[in-house]
Amino acid sequence: MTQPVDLPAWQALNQHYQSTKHLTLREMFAGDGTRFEQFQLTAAGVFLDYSKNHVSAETMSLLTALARESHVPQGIAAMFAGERVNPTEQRPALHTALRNRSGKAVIVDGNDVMPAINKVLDRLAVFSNKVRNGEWCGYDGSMITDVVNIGIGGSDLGPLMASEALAAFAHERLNIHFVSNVDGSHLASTIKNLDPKTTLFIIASKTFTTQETLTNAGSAKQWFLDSGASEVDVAKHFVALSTNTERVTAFGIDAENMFEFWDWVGGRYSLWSAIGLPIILSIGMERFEQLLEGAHAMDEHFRTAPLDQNLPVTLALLTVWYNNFHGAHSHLIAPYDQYLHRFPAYLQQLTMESNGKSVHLDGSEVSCNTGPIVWGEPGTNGQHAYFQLVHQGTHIIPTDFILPMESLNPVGQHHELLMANCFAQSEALMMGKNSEELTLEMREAGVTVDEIDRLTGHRTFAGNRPSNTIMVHRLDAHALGALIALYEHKVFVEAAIWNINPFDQWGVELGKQLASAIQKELSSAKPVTNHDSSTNGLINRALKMRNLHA
Ligand code: G6Q
Repeated sequence: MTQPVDLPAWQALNQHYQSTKHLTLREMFAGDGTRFEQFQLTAAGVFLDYSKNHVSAETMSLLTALARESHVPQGIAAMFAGERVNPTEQRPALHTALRNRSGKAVIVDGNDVMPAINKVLDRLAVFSNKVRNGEWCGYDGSMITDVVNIGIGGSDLGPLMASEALAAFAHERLNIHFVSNVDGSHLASTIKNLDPKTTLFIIASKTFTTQETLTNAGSAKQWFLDSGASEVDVAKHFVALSTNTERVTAFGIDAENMFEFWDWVGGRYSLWSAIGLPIILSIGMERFEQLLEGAHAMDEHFRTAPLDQNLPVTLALLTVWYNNFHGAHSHLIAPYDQYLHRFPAYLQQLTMESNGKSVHLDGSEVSCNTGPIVWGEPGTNGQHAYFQLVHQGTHIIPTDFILPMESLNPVGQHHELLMANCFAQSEALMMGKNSEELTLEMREAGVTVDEIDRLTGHRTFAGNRPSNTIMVHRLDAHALGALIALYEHKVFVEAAIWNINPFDQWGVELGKQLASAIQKELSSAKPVTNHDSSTNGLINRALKMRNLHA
């Protein structure tokens, strides 16, 4: 196998980096007044300005050549066609089929998967309509007021992020809650003020074997039964989202109350499937379909646009450029929209679980860095916290600013202020503030010469820090769908260039195995000796602190 670093375009990019690394963004903008027009793209209602990056037309053309040499177009075609693009689990990755609004068939193993997808969507529509309009009642005839989704990882982060993002469109009566952590405090604090008679639990687990989810689900059921309800009442208050009918029925949820999805839906790509039920309950089926349509519009763009006009491909190439040539290790997501407050956390899983890999598809060790660390918080809050390091720290942190043009809650001048902050940050990160500008500014403010000398080093900003600005008209379901699909495909393209599998997660599986072994030892009467000395010591210390042995 040719290593990515041995590809001609990779080598050309190495040379290109060496010969252009001295150029600053300031100089690039000063030398070319058309950068904004040159380095922008629009697709599916999403606008991207990528002019504030360390790229020229030549850089972009070399990066596009890298995508071509990495067979990105073939990879895109294979994913959409339902080929087994997840070779370690021998599965296709067909989240695109879940939002396929084209009416065309998607064939897996000789069968069209669309009728099954549409059938589940129809069932979800019927069920959610009943809950929303009050026809589906609790066991004593009261309307449902609270919905608790119990799930973790992909069965939590996607629906949680999207429900929060679209909270402006939420049903008035239904409060949607999410319990993921096996820490009993999460469940206890969530159900503390709920009424079992008006609460609907959604148990969301692809495998229905995940310890945290089953433990929370078991305790929720116990709470429900302890309140005076009987086993037959469970049917009105517990539904399941899963691929595993056997386990769901063994837990005590009727198959009638299970909404199915399939093993070719990866956990972190599953919000478009039955896992989206909390979103549907909150915003209604019609709006959920707009979410699917937004994603489908981005899918169509991704599938058909030439590489150099392709939004997800462009974002991925920029990440590769910084990650593998400029030595950046992290990527900041800064949504200037409070409704997107869980978007960075969602993208963290999407990106880090997908591309946190150290071997190529053929199992050989990688010889280049793969996925960067993804993190963030909404603006403007971030400005009053970690932006200091982004401006003046020693790390280069490429940043995605995400900004809707219209507020869903227009209040006074709030939105103008939010927008102004967003634009000002990307400008300041790029331009910085040099000592001449600073001196002038301080002189005008009446600062003494001695003070200016003393403070100049501290108050200088090198600038030259890259960012993208992504804008949508307003954060509605269509825009959110397009934004999520944009990042899903970005991650896919990065993986294709690094030649890694973005669709497995053996690290997550490891965590699932390790905890079960230690859990048994936590009720041991004798000191535990079968681990390394630190782990033995921690377990034995815990046993002692809990008075389980001396
Ligand atoms: C996602 C991962 C992981 C998974 C959770 C929950 O891609 O596979 O985050 O979603 O471990 O798994 P279950 O849905 O099977 O409970």
